[in-house]
Amino acid sequence: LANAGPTGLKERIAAELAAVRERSLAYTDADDDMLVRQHSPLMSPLVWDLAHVGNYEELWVLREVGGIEPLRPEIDHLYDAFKHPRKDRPSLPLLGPAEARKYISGVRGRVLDVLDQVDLAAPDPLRSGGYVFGLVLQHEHQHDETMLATLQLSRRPGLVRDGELPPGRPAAEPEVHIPAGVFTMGTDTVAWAYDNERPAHRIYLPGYWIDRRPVTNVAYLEFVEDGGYRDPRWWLPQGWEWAERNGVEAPLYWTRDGDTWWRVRFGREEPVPLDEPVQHVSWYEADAYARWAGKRLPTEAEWEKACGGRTYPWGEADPGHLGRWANLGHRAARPAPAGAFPDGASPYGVEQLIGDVWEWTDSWFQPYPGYRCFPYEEYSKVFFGETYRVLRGGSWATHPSAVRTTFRNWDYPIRRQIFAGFRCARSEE
Ligand code: AVJ
Ligand code: FE
Repeated sequence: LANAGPTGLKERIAAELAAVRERSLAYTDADDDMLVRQHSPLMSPLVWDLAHVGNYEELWVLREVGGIEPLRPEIDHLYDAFKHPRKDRPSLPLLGPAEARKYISGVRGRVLDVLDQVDLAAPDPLRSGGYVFGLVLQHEHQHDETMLATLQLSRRPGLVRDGELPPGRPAAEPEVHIPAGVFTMGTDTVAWAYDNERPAHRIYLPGYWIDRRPVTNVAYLEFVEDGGYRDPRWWLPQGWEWAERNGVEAPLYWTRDGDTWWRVRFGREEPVPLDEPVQHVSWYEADAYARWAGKRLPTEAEWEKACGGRTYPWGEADPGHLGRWANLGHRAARPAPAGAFPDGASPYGVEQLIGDVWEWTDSWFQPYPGYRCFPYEEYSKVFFGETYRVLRGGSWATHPSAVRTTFRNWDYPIRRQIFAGFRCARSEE
């Protein structure tokens, strides 16, 4: 979609806008208590996310591009993520669920008028190629994934649909060798890429090994059963301190019952599926596991090089909703078993890079050389530094239009409610 030519671009944007809104409304198709309640101090009430995506759409499409006067200027501050931290949002005078739905649908009606009028071939970078629509589409899908994390934290069953996934395959060689050499990191050409994915730049990497697949629950269980959480040798000091203070001894949502490990998934308990990629681990846990395994986390450059220099590991074809290449877009409510997507492998043979679980990397979220902020500082720029670790590849909950091999996500190294796992790497001897 992002690379579609001008013909039909407006129709495709309109269809994508309708689809993302259908998704947001499905995740908020619940009683008012469910929507206004704070399920965790880490998250906003669901009704905040709902109105926030509409407010963002109003700011960028209606005001910036359409030149339309603010519809409800008095509510802007409520939905500015920098004005009020998540834990304070429930006590704000937010729009109620019915009002929020009405507000965002009013915005959307006008957005479709702007789409109808706008010249997508204009040189202005917000209009060109429909960039501003890519911005709001990806933004809403990102918040939809955040809403899923909130729903998972709520531990209430019922709202989140599940679906079928292909079976796993036994592993061939567990690691893939990537030879030394220069590759191109980032992009200048992917139409809807964010500022932090640009510019494309050449990087030399020495040879390294990277896991063919994400680390599975059965592999992670070995670390747990081997006393990995009780041995400071494997942990960075800050990670050790964090795990001790919070009593962390397994991934979030896991509990032990005798010899069996169970997990809660969207309010239902089930045995931990052994061949599924581990999720709900912090960066510190991923880092400790890697050290225990005699490996390390890949840098984001190593992760991206393993994708083989394409928009997706399998090539340029859009993953679509029910593609055979990756587990994306909430086709199911969990990662697919290891080996489920042989056709999605990169030219090097690395599998499941896109979809299933976000993958922690060793890298801090920093700008690329030649970075230029666009269209606003609060998307990426204010987060650069040594505070956030980069995650790559998207999860089962990530929509296809909001992920690609150059896409960069980031979070605090203690975060576990996101749908994150990891794979390991090691340097050539
Ligand atoms: C890119 C996922 C870190 O959700 O916090 C949403 C994206 N920016 N609204 C987030 C974002 C503004 C951001 N992440
Ligand atoms: Fe946002």
